Amino acid sequence: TPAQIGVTGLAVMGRNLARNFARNGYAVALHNRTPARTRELVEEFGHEGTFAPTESAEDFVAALERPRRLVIMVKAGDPTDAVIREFAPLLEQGDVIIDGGNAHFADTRRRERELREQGIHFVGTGISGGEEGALHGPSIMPGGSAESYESLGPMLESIAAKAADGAPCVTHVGPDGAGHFVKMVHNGIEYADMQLIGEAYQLLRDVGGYPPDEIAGIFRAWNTGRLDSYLIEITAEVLSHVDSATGRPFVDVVADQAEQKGTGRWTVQLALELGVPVSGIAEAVFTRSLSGHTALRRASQDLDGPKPQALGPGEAATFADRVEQALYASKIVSYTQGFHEIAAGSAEYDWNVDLGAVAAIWRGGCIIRAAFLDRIRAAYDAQPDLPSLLADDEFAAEIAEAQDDWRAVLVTATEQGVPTPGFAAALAYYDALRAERLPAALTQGQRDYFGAHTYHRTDAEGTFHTLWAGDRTEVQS
Ligand code: NBP
Repeated sequence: TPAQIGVTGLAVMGRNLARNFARNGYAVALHNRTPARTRELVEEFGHEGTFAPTESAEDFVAALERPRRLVIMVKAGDPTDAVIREFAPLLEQGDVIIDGGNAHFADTRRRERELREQGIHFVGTGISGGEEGALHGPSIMPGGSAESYESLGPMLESIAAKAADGAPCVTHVGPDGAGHFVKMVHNGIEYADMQLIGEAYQLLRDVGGYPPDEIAGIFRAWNTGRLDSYLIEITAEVLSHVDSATGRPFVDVVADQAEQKGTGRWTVQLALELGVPVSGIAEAVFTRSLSGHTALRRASQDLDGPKPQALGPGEAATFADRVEQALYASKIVSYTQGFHEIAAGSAEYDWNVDLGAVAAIWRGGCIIRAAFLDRIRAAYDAQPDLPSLLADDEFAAEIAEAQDDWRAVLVTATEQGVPTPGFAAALAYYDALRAERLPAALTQGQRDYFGAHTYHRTDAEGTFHTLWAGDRTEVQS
């Protein structure tokens, strides 16, 4: 019997995705550039379902039922193009290529356009959840044509994670690059979430005076409330882990230089192009970058400033509660910014992305999965044209309640010299949006002064310029 789906690229992700399809009853054709990986998969996991291992591109394509559905799970970038060049000539009208790698959405748009001319559906698909997710149920963000989703949807729904209410964590995000765009922003939000959690940890450590295992306990307690999420859960696991070689807390023996693969940077680059303020995500990317500048950090060790003083035990508990408020309020802001970027991308590329549906498929399977996302889904479902998450009454009320503590935590962090760029950027965004007047008026005046860039007035229509070098009369241009 022909296979219902094929997977080419059988490293950790592809292998687990293939097993996930097989465990859900689909016959899966297998292919990898290096055939040894294909053989290994069948030897180790062949008993889990129906696999059709193949070694050549021709045999792989021949093993698939028509219209063919083949998943590419190779290293993103040139390898994806190489694989498309290899397979596309062997395919026919109506066949579907699914790229599950972490492609840049602009590449996905190009590939989709090129393959569409050949009558092939190209479905750029964001997949989140890492190795475990690929095997047990990832969050899946497919783009591409609506037609391709008709045949693909049910298969993806069966392998996807299920949210608490049982709904599969997959939806047709929108045409061409929409799926990979949304996956990119997912990763940007993930960077911001991790940064905010890192700041909370540092404050609890330096100002709260708690050791890592007690901070793990605090995160576990938070994880039973509104911050309930995968990232908070694994934070507690990492913080309570003890290094077996030294007996010291694991977090104290790991080099404090954060690395990145680039999706956070893409999120910020795109936001700059679209003109969307995603300051929280940008701070997260910059902070990882700063951490890696070892020479710069070494050269700065003697710069003057306060050394944090740990609070006494009574005050520390109150402080920890305040940090929870600051973390939660900052998290609302970073999701507000991330969803703004998705809305802007959707408008720019005519994708018509349903923001509530995006929040819904992030409730399970992916790295940022959290109880909180159900609230975001509800907010957008109630009001699909919500201009900002902060315009939702419930989120606005929660921030209003959290803000005294949020501000107090930032005052303490500033006084004690604990860097909190994520908390601070989130609060600055919030206050800037609330402000009746911004110094942007002064900026416009300066621009007009040095570059005759003109300005608008609050009290009249039109474009104006002041003759700064002359008698300073105003002219209308
Ligand atoms: P890798 O990203 O490490 O890629 C390894 C695979 O790419 C192997 O199958 C390899 O074949 C194949 N490959 C390469 Br490299 N160059 C090739 C070429 N020119 N032609 C054909 N095949 C080529 O694997 P991964 O970590 O499983 O990730 C796969 C994709 O999933 C990536 O795009 C990744 O960004 C994305 N992703 C990963 C995660 C994660 O948690 N790891 C999560 C979500 C998405 P070979 O065996 O012959 O060398």
